[in-house]
Amino acid sequence: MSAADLSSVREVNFDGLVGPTHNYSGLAVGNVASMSHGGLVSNPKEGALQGLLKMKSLMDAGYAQGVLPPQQRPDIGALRDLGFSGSNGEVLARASKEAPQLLRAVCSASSMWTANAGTITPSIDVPDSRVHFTPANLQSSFHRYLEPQTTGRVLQAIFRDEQHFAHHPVLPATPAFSDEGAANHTRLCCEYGEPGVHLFVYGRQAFGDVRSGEREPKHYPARQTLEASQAVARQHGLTEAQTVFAQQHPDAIDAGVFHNDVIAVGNGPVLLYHEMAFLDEEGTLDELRAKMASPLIPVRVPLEAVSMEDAVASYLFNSQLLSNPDGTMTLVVPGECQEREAVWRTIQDYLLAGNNPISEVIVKDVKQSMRNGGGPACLRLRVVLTEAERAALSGRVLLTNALYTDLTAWVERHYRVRLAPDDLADPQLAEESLVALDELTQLLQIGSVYPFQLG
Ligand code: SUG
Repeated sequence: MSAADLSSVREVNFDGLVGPTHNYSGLAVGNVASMSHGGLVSNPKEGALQGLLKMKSLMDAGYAQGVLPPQQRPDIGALRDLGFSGSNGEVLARASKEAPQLLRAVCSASSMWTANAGTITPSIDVPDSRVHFTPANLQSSFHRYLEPQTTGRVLQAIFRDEQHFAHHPVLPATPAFSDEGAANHTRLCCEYGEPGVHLFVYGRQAFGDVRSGEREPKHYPARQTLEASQAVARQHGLTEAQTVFAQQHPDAIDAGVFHNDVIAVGNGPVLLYHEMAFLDEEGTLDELRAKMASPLIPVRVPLEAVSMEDAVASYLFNSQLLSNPDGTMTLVVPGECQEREAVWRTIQDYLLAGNNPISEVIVKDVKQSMRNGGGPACLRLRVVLTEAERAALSGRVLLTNALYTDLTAWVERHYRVRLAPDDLADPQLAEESLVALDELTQLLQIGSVYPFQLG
């Protein structure tokens, strides 16, 4: 790659739009926010506008920002597969009466958390010089297992140009290959255009070492397996020299850290992490240092500064760590970090005042998403792209002022301000969603991606 190409490489954050059926159903076991807010009344319009405002303010600050559409919900097709029949209204009514938990699952707007959409490897790191994509199977919960097919279609619609983009099949949707995507994957490098090292974090091992079971969480599920991470790395052509596989600390999972991105965030050479993030902290850092071509800058937050309870409640580590052209970094934290004194003090006295590149903190209100356990970093999928790759994108998905205005008006037109669990059976909600999504695909110019559009 020429020097000009190299310096044109940028990270684009593709945020998921909060869908029209955003609600609180308490669906995610091991996700403390989801479990404690189940049954609350949601405000889908506010959620979507909060997400759009975050995107807009990062675009205004000079960061490349993209957008991904939500999914078709309620997923009435999934209810039909489970034996419910009749008109759409009858299917919804029967599910609501006979299996309300299934109705709630097929209404989840969980695709907003695009950090779980898939794993992406930039072209710089791959022998065929294409960007590689694997949608995550999300098989560990039924409501998220419903996402990968549409996710794959959306990614293929946007990253369509085969000269630049390669798409892999979803891993087998079975516990041994449980995959939750980029939430457990971090690429560390010097400049974006230079080769990176890929840190894959897993919660359990499916095959092999029987004793590894002793080091697994006791209360909550480990959602990512080593075998899934290894398979994704293999699909993308990553070698041993480019990868580090580290086990997440089981005690962290039991404290509510259901993904690595709830306890660590990395970008460029910086790895910001809590001391409880990895089972073998020193071994993980040593391997990263040995494999990286440039020095690693670890920023370790000790337990005595931020307790596990504070880490999980504030989502400090689910912040976006953004690289600036002058080598400094900006941390985009959720508003909840201001509400926890120890966390806010750590940000001011330790992260900002410390000897590390983090020089600015931006606070964002994404409360509608946070109540379901999704912070700023969950809401975005990072894709490192060269200028030529950005030019090869299909659709109108890179945020501009005009697109922001259009999307905001679209939300204002179609979204409700109140959604209680009982409203999910309303056939009118399903109708409204389809009308909104049909219009959205035209607005984003991505063609037909939803089951109702494909016939
Ligand atoms: O999978 N919550 C999501 C939150 C995902 C956050 N993503 C990252 N950490 N990258 C989950 O647990 C809750 C839905 C509900 O309860 O209604 C939910 O699915």
